[in-house]
Amino acid sequence: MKIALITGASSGFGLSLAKMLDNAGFAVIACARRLEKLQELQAELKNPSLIYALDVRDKNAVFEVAKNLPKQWQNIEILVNNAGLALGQESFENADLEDFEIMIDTNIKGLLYTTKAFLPHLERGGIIFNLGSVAGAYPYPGSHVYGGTKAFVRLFSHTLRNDLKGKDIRVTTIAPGIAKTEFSEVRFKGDKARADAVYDGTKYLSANDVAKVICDIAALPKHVNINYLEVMPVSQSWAGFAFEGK
Ligand code: NDP
Ligand code: 8X3
Repeated sequence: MKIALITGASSGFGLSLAKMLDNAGFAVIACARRLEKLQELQAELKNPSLIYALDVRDKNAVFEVAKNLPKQWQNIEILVNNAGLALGQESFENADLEDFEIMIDTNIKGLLYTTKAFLPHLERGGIIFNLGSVAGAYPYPGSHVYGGTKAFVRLFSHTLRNDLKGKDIRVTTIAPGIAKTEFSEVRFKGDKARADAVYDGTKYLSANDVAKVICDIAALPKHVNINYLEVMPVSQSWAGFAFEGK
């Protein structure tokens, strides 16, 4: 049985990827906080699957799930650290300290917990995908802490690869640009009009686009490691520097 574990499998990239990997013959372990969404997903999957209502910020819960995986599910080939979020996009001085803490706890600490907890289950070789973002490479107004967490993901992934030298474990950071998922609704705390405005009039990536990139990389020969991959829609590019007074 080929096994893939995905965090944040209840929506967006994680949900698309769970379905795509299932189609590719993987048995999926799907984790997220919303159990009912995972149950809907499980009903659609053709291969055996496991679902866990798991908050990646809950260190003990993450390690409990890893420790108690049924024996036949303990040989994970693909680990996707996808659970994550942005909260708010106000300027740093106006932004909410509690939002900062949730982003750091989820995007950095949660990713570290799941990596540390599930790594022993990749001992026979595999691939770890960490979801970064273009926000981790380029600043934009209001990206401060979110971008910082994604910059962490990129550098952590590189150093993890160093530390895993000698094991057959690939590590890849996927850094998407604009993609329509629940991301903006979460960021703007349910303000659907503000979330929709992010995507109005432009051609964004779909969750399937990103899931396909991940599946294609996973299918590469096992000695080929994509370290870091930015993926943007053709419609998205850079706006350059801003100058006071101009
Ligand atoms: P969605 O909001 O659609 O999905 C986010 C997923 O993460 C959900 O399944 C959510 O599940 C889960 N999640 C959030 N917090 C937690 C938590 N504390 N514990 C467990 N699961 C959690 O967004 P995307 O699919 O777009 O985002 C996936 C990843 O991609 C994120 O890391 C995001 O930062 C990144 N990204 C997104 C981009 C975009 O434009 N959409 C671009 C670049 C990167 P639940 O609420 O059920 O827990
Ligand atoms: C999500 C992409 O540009 O909204 O990480 O930060 S962006």
